[in-house]
Amino acid sequence: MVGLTTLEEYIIRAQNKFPGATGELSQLLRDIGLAAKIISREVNKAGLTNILGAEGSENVHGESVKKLDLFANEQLIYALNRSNITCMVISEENEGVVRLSLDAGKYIVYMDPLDGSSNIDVNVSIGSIFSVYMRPEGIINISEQDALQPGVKQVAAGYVLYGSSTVLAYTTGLGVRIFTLDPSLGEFILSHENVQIPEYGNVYSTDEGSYNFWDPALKKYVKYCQKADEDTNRPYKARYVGCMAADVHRTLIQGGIFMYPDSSRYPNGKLRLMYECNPLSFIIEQAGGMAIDGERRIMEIQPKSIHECTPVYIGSKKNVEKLIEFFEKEGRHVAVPSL
Ligand code: P6P
Repeated sequence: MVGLTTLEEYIIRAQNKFPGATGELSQLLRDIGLAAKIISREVNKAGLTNILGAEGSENVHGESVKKLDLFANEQLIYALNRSNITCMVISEENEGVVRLSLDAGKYIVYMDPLDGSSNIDVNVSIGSIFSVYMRPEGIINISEQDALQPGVKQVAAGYVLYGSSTVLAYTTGLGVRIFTLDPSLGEFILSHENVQIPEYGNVYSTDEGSYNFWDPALKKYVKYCQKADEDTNRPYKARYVGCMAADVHRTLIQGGIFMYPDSSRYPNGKLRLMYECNPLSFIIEQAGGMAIDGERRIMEIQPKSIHECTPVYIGSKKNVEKLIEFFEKEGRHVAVPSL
């Protein structure tokens, strides 16, 4: 197929540009790509098997676990275990760390195997999110503490979105590329190279049902989004899928802002720092956007626990900067270094 570049070809070509590369990160990305194809196949036939419905158990956050969550978790852990290059996996579906090849594995992988799983039974987009760190130098007996690294130390991150088509987006710090799965070939095909998020967008995305729990600054910002003004293309459109990977993917392509704020209901926010906010912040920053927690850059947060939550405001630079103006007016200082 002239002009078609598969994920495998692209990863190998990218690796060949770095003579010193060992190929291990490339192998890890290929393993995730394989797991994504297997998960996509199950997601796309979930309605036809008995895989729908709650499996009955709950994850660490007390959320009911759907059978597809467990399937995705197993497939990703199995894929990462095959290549003997990952020493530890931290998953939303596992309370503790999952130890893999402790002697050889040079990578630590965080993941949300099926993000937005409440959408499964109503056929709305769901996703898988991953974030890759290096095992600290010289550490033999790796522990959970060694995995508590800030997002700026990620060596790779990405997501798979199981929507109208299945797409896989990733970055290794050299820009963002997106691949679309061609089910007839069983291959992810390069569809967007060096993705740049629009500098400004007229879409805001948040759960407005929680308006009464919000901070005054956010209430005023959302009212600003809703106010008509031709020069700034307002009122904005409101879009909210209930799956962070889907809402951030739309924001990456169309521009705008996604917000899951701190509130009286979730004082530390609801979304998870290590396997939702950090990886998606890496993607958005690599595409020229911004991601903050309301006080600082998301990727500069020093994590204290592997499942900790954070508020998140992420998207086009100009949209996040406008929100920061509203925070500052209400006395909430935001320290955001120029990126
Ligand atoms: P709510 C999915 O459970 C998730 O972790 C994110 O993917 C999504 O953005 C958010 O929670 C949805 O939360 O409170 O609107 O259901």
